[in-house]
Amino acid sequence: MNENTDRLPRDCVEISGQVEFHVRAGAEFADTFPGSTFTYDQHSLEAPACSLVTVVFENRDEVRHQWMVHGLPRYLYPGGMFHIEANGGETVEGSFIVPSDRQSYLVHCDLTQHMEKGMKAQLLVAGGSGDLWSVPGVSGDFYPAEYPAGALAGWIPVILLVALLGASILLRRN
Ligand SMILES: [Cu+2]
Repeated sequence: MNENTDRLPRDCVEISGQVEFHVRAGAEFADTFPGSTFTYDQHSLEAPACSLVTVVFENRDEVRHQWMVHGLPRYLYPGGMFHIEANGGETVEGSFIVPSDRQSYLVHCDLTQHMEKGMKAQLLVAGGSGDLWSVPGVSGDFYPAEYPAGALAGWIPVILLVALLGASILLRRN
């Protein structure tokens, strides 16, 4: 889990405050987020710089799930990671202290295929550094729809190549 309730990040002089999130996970939240099989009920959490963040993680599914945040200082959190793992039906709580930088941290479930199936979120510290890619309910569905324009865009290099070849053949003939 790498819980940390008292060791300060080097850029913090004190714990600035406390925030607590109650995050639920399960298939029942997938209805709200098209394209997901199971997901979290909250996908964008905000914490002030140098705050003590507590996550109460409630797993409403029967399968195991995680709430895992990446990119934290490695001198405090092995692998730069803090994570909570809850077996089916369990609620597990954990706390960690965030640094002071404006940063958007990736949160996900690391079990095979779970992130791909919708278990992706973000933790914005000090306002964050922008939304992460493909966070359900924040920056679109996990699998972006195939729009005609997008499908056509894939053919642009081929079309250009054919046009260039055609032009060079025509020029040679003249
Ligand atoms: Cu999971």
